[in-house]
Amino acid sequence: LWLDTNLRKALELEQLVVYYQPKLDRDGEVRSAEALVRWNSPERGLVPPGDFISYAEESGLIVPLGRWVMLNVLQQIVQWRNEGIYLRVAVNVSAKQLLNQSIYTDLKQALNEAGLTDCPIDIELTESCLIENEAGALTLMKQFQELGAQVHLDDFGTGYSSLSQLARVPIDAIKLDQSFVRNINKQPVAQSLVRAIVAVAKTLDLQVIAEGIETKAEEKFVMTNGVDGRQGYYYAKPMPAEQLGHWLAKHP
Ligand code: G
Ligand code: G
Ligand code: MN
Ligand code: NA
Repeated sequence: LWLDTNLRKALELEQLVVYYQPKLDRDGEVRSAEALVRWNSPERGLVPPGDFISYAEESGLIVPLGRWVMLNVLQQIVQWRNEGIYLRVAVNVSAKQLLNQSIYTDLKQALNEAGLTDCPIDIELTESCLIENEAGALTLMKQFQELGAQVHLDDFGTGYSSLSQLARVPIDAIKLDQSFVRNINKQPVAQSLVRAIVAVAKTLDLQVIAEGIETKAEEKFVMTNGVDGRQGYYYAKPMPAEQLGHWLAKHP
């Protein structure tokens, strides 16, 4: 109940804030960042998305919340461009948002409102999106791609994923779940799994992004095993937009 009244208010009162975590390409350049929403609650301080996203999904609030995130991110992209910073931003979209097909029209409308003619947004989806309404999800994924958004399969390798699924879904990249990276230097089988996933992805012309890189050793392993992109606390934690501007200026 606290969440219900207050999350609604949070949306109206603009208490949500978008943090950004940079992603490094193979060459070390940062060309995109992931948007991760937080709630700046006057009563509870900075509330992480894990504490309210599933509630937002159950209550349907995820739809206006997702619309707000999309518009806020595009406004930030425009502001960055005015400062000479060119970044794509990956936005997380949950299964409920795909069931309600407005997410695609919301993106198109937000691009218009932001005055953008290109689409610097990528979409991160989890495999649960495919389970809940596969036909609808596949159609939307193709529509996103036609608009110029890349579609990334998030948290790949957890839950119900199968490698054969990769061959039949319209995606541009997979984000290797953090649990693989965490185990790289503990379990030899994790190394084999990463190599196998990368091999299949290459055959299908998919990029592989490793999440949750925390150490130099983890970076070394993914870089020497064909991973295309990397993200994690080793480089930067999610941070407010302004801070990312400063971080980028110092990033070698
Ligand atoms: O930042 P953190 O690691 O606490 O994020 C936890 C989870 O919240 C992640 O799985 C992420 O995908 C999800 N999340 C963050 N921001 C958004 C958002 O804007 N929309 C949706 N649907 N999920 C988000
Ligand atoms: O499910 P999704 O991948 O969208 O969520 C990403 C989450 O992982 C975010 O909440 C982010 O804060 C967190 N995260 C990002 N990098 C790292 C990392 O290096 N280590 C850990 N433990 N969490 C991370
Ligand atoms: Mn994500
Ligand atoms: Na993920």
